[in-house]
Amino acid sequence: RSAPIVAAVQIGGVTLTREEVVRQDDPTNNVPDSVFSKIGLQLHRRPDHPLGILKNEIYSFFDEKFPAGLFRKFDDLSPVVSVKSNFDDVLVPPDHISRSYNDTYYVDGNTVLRCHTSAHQAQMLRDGLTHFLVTGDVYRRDAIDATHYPVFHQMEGFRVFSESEWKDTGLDGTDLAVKDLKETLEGLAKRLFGNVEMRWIDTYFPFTNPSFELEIFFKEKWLEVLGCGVTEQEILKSNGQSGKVAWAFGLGLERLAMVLFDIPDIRLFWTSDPRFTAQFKAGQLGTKFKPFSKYPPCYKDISFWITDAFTENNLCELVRDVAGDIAEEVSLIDQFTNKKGISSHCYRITYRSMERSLTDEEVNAIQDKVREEVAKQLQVTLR
Ligand code: FA5
Ligand code: MG
Repeated sequence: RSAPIVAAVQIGGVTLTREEVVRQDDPTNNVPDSVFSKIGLQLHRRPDHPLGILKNEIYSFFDEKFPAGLFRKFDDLSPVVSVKSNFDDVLVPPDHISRSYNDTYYVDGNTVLRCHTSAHQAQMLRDGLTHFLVTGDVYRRDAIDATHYPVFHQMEGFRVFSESEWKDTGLDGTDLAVKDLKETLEGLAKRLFGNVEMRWIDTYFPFTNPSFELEIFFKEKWLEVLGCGVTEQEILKSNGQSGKVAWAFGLGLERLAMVLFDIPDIRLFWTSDPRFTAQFKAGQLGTKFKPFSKYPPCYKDISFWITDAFTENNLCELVRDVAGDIAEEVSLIDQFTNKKGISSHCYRITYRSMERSLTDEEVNAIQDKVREEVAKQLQVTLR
């Protein structure tokens, strides 16, 4: 395995050991070493890293729009959370797809790597907090390409209105929250992007109603940057804030940073190559990344007969676990079903390092290992 074996990581003064989080012989655990090794890195806490620069800029926006310090900031909460916090507390239904082993990393049957920063809402409310920003690394099993990585970063914002703030406005509580939420987030988008075109899309989240997504028009495309809405009463009631009105949002830091800093590939956030890291400085939002020349890609195809148990996420994870960050993309390039009703898939794997040229020998050895593990782990028949 090319993923480095990390023995333990520190978060918020707590040590998480590999034994606790990666248990390859436990069927209720699906966390690979490649993911565990990312947990302690906390890119969002590095002031010279694009994600840290962006986080601090958003902090400044909130400290200027609202009384400084009113929004309490948390960026060091452990990503290992209970299933209850990640899903039940925010009203995610028991049969929701996001709960599946195919979409979420489970440490055991009751514990996950958070898949969103909303996992911390309920505890914050129980602690009596009414204005907070929670930033952290979040984990999702997903495809492999330039904009998807199994670890990314979110910032959660939450505001509870006190009764005196809305009882005299003559507005319905929900209308007031929607108005304030939209005004706040439009102000944030202007602060980050200048005068961009924006639009609000109605959507659904289990924890808010109504719910919206904010999109901005950037480089000829509409880009979804965040989800938000008015918090469900049940969440407030269950966590000691009955009768209040609140809004919440969750935004993706990589999505914003890729646009603001012209970063073309999500893997770059993780590189320690100084040709990347030296280009960014604390407090300098929007420095445009000057790409260093890309090393050549190497393509390898793999074909196999699948069974019902096969999922693309499982394949992507296996490739990522064997090849590490040199796996740039996995894409389905051909599929057909034979007369007996058995389907064949052909995937093209793009290998490319951001740091050096790969040799044929090394890529062939990795591809052989991928083939071996695919046959062993995915219940498919290689062709
Ligand atoms: C959520 O995660 C909700 N918890 C957000 C929320 C919070 C809604 C509070 C309402 C109230 P979603 O899965 O859409 O929603 O992700 C939120 C944002 O994270 C997205 O808008 C996007 O900017 C970012 N994001 C989502 N998936 C990815 C991904 N695979 N890679 C990078 N960024 C992503
Ligand atoms: Mg979304």
